[in-house]
Amino acid sequence: MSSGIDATFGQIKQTLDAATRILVSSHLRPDADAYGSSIAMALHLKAEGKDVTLWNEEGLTQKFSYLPESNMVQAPPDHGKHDFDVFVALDTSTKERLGRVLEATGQVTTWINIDHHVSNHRYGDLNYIDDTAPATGQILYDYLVKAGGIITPAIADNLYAAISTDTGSFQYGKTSPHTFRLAADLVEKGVDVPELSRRMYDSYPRRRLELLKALLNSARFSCEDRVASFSLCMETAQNLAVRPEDNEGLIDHLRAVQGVQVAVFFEELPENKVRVSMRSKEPRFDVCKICGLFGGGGHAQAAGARLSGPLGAAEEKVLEAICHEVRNNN
Ligand SMILES: [Mn+2]
Repeated sequence: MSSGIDATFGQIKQTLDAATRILVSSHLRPDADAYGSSIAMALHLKAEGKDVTLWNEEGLTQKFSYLPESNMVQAPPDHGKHDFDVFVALDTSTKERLGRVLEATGQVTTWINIDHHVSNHRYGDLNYIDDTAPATGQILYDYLVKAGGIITPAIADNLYAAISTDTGSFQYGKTSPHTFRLAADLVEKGVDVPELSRRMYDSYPRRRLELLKALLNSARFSCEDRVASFSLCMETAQNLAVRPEDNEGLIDHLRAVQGVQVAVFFEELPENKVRVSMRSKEPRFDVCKICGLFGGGGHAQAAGARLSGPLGAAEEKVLEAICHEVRNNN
């Protein structure tokens, strides 16, 4: 944790106005909120005449190449340290989740941390954490309006993609009247909703369906069918040539089952690690709290953690903790 402050948009704008070299980045295993909010911020800062670098540990993944101007996203260089006046971290709850970007980052005068994760560690010198926002993209929209930034069609598409995906297409709990109003404004500013939605939701590779088949074969129900889980071992992942981005959203098939309160996805990783993702159907089942027991975090209804393996043992431990929480909440 740092000794940074909870900043206003005004303070953030002042700091950015005074800076020249700005690095914008987001978390590893990036989703559309991570990429969309980073690209939107980078485009805004470029328009303001800044020397902007946009890094993500993964570079740009194929899946998100539909985002306008996504070719701005670079993987951090393998060698050397690069200095910046300001580091803007978006949608990233802990510094560690910046991954290899951190290793390529040298001296930074000011860290700005803008996020909507309730578990955010406030590691910035200036922190703007709004856990009522359903997406970092929504916070950025509010920032751009406040800062007098021009929302170009490219920025609008990126923010819309960020917000649409992080709200589960405007379904999840934090989707507010404000969210719909700003989405409407983004549409007025140029978003082609059917076209962008096709690219976001109807353009998956066949490989992802093969993965879903394998996952559904491993599905199990526990805790009186209130907890549903499936798991992916490394062997299957290798056989299907699964890419990290293929996983996104598959867990929703479990959550969508009637009576299921918590859905869990276990993924075996190298070095005897297991990644756990959790989703809950109602806020009273706080999966951020459960993931916190294992050193993870996220949001009340969408969270994750990394545990030691083996896979089977991690599954038992986590499912037991979830069942405990689910039974306490009924
Ligand atoms: Mn997000």
